Amino acid sequence: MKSYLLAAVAAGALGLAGCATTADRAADAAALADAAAADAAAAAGEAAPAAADAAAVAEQPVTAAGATAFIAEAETRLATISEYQQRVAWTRATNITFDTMWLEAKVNAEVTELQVQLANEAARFNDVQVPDDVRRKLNLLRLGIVLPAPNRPGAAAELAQITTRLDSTYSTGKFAFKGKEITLDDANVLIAESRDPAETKALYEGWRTVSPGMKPDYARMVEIANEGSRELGFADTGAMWRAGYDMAPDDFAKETDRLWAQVKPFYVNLHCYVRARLNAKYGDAVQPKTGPIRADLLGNMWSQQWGNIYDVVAPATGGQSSYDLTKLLTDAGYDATKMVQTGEGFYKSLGLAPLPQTFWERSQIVRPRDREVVCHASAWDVDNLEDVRIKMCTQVNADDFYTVHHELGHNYYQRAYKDQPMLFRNGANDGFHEAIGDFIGLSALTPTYLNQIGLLKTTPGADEDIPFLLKMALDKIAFLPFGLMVDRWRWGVFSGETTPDQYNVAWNADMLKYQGLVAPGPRPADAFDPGAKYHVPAAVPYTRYFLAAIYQFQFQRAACKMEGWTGPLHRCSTYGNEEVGRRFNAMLEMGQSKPWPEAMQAFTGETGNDATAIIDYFAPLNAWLTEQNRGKDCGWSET
Ligand code: X8Z
Ligand code: ZN
Repeated sequence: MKSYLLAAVAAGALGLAGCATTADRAADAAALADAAAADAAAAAGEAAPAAADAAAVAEQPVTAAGATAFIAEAETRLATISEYQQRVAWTRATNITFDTMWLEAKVNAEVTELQVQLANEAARFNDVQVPDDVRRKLNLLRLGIVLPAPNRPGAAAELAQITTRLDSTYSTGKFAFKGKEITLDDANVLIAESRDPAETKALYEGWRTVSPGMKPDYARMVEIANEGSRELGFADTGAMWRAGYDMAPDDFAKETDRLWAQVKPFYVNLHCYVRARLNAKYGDAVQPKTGPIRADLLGNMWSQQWGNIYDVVAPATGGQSSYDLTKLLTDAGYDATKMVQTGEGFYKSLGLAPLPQTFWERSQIVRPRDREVVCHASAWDVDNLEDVRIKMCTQVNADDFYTVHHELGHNYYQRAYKDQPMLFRNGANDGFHEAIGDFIGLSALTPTYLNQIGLLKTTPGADEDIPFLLKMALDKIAFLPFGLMVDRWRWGVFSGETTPDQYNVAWNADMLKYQGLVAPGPRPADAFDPGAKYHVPAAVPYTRYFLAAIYQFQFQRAACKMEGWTGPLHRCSTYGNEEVGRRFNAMLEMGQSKPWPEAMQAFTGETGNDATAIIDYFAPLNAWLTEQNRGKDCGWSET
């Protein structure tokens, strides 16, 4: 029922008048953020009676028939308000102004109030014997809220005010670099390409100057959402997030521990190899031979994917990679639209329907020049039916080639489950939603496919297997601990184990513990580094991406088996295989109607989270890395 990625209550950012000069933008942004958020909150407060009136309609008897009638009414109401909310949210995200902010905060407060009210009413049927699908929907009403507000006047409005301000600070964030004010998209390209440690340090630290001001709001947001979560019967908001996986929250936490333990030795191997190559390039003073890696040297603002520094860590001897995807795309004259059309082409080759004409008319594919927008990529199903779109500030490079396939995966999932009842129009779990496009991307990045679509003149031979796998691992294996640590930090914050005065120290401690990384220099006392990662101010749960990193390989292994592939998994492409497409879509069509293991089984025949698929895929590289690391002192001290 929502745009994929945007949390239901994660309100937007802040608009600036187009005529503001670069120099006074930051001040304007801060002032307008306060004014707009305060105003929006007032509006949201005014809206409360309307939402309460709407929710007060027809109290159903506490019987099975009453539960069924209650669910039918809830689904109708949610469908109606969701479309309204999405149209407002889209308008705000693609044109951030005082007024669109105002509107979005108002509708978000209304939606939160309705959701909380429905979740509370659902609890009346806890002891009634009802059909399985009705029970599942009653549970989903309780689990489908990302940040619940407590049921008292003004709480939803205050929460909407805060989330609006947090998102606005992130989305309009800019900082000075070499005498010029730059945006996050500028900084992302610069940190990917720079090989000067003084520059990468300035970029890393510069982007983190946008977030210290978010800290008080963040702490208050945690308080309100926890109050709301407790009213819904959860220990805290983190426990509520962990409850969305068809198992007990504690079991889910243990399950992620189990998966991490399976893949961690491989990560440590990659870390060890990359550290040695960085040391060879930059010397002991920049990157010591032992201990953690300096986070800004990895080609990504959050060190979450390292593929951009492939050139630095490429095998010194033996096979070399004969191509660079960014260069292939630019040499072939690709523009942003061509990238999206190419992504759609892959899905069509699986027998899936073309995107509707409205997708092309209504999507935001590049950053508009004349207004502020939220650039973090997302995919939307505005009417929960046919009106699917993406919102990106696409650049022609390898990162966005992947992101385009990722976002379209969300859209194809949304379209596949559109005929489910409203409460089942979602991913089997949130990790599934993230894994769809990533699975397609695994094939779309193979040299075989790049050759098929004419980007590569010839298909490289087996001597390029290790370079290819290394490139993939720099993104996929490096991501795993990051995919875990973002919510490990948030779980600690929501449980109260990490208090506001410890926010930044705990974040950097988690970076060290999970990723084996350190910031390029001491962090200032007022730093709030978690606020510099989109999903934290935007309140988007992150464990979904960790799961997706595991699931996409389960899907890939199953698909390649289906097509009778007998070669190495990393060379397999599903491009053009309609049988795979048909069976994949059958899983997608299930939406959230069944516990996720049933969806997993429908496509893969497996019923659990299984990291052996990612391990199988990369097995030749892991053996190679072990050889390269021989005699080295791998790992780091985690505290
Ligand atoms: O946020 C995203 C997508 C939208 S759901 C662009 N991703 C995570 C991130 O950017 O941190 C995809 C990879 C992980
Ligand atoms: Zn996504």
